[in-house]
Amino acid sequence: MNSRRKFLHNTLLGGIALSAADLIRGSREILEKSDKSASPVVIATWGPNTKATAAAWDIISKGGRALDAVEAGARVPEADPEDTSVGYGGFPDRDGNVTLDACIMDELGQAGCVSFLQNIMHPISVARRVMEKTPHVLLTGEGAYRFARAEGFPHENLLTEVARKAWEDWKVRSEYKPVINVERHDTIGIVAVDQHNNISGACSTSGAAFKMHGRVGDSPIIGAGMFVDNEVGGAACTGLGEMVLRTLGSFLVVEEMRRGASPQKAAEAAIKRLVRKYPEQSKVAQVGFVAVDKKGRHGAYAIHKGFNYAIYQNNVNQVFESDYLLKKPD
Ligand code: SD4
Repeated sequence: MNSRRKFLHNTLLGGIALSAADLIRGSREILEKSDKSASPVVIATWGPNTKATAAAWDIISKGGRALDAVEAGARVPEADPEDTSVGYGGFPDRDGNVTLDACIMDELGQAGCVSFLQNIMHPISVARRVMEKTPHVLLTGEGAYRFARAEGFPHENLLTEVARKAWEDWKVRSEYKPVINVERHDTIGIVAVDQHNNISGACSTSGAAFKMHGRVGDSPIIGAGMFVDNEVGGAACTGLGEMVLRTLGSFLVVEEMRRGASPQKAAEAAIKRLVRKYPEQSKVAQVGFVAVDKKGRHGAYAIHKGFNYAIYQNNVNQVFESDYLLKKPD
């Protein structure tokens, strides 16, 4: 590892913040280097998901399958009560129910999804079972729950005391509006390319906090919250799901790469499309994409400042600040 790399590695893993400019510079270095260094690679939305990229790397660095890697990665925030956007500990809907969305897709183009799933801690693993054990792609609500129970997943209370308290506080004003990067962590979207140069992706979330009961976002929808194509690459996203659902954002990123764009340019194209289509909503809502191609190159882009992502490549687990479109004058 050269000295700058070592510095980034040690500093980031030590939890000391670098300036955004430093991080973006670092990201560019990786982009250039990764032209030469192909797979394996793991990329995930949001900095705290270095724990998820580490779990995924543990599998692919030993020659394991990208599908196993992304499932293992998504299970990390799903089980973390301190992550209030995914799985256990996720903020509930406006009636106090934690309802979960997830999807998974493999190198063969197979996919499995669950939406509006309650009382099951690992929706990503249920999504995988939908893919592998049913003739369907998406199970929702009560049906998804019953399938999960039949597959042996335990019934669990996912509402932590912290989340319940946040919901009680929210009820005082009951105001539903998007908040940009409120905690700098959110939905996990994770994409991996393994040593066999196969790609898979996963996405898991408790959705928008205090959403209407029954609301489903982009995260369990193939092509919206996540999409991979073994001929091209993959993408995943975080942010206001309604904007992504209307544009099939992750599919768009992959299609841009299919047409020859780098992962960075592809992510930028998708964000520009969103902002062009929904200029007013874009002022108050955040969306961020991560993308990786089969050469192991990566990119990321967001509407607003504040999106970051984790990437594990060349034995280094790092966090980078994403560049963004709507820059305010200094
Ligand atoms: C959703 N994209 O349900 C997800 C979660 C998220 O801000 O990222 N919320 O819309």
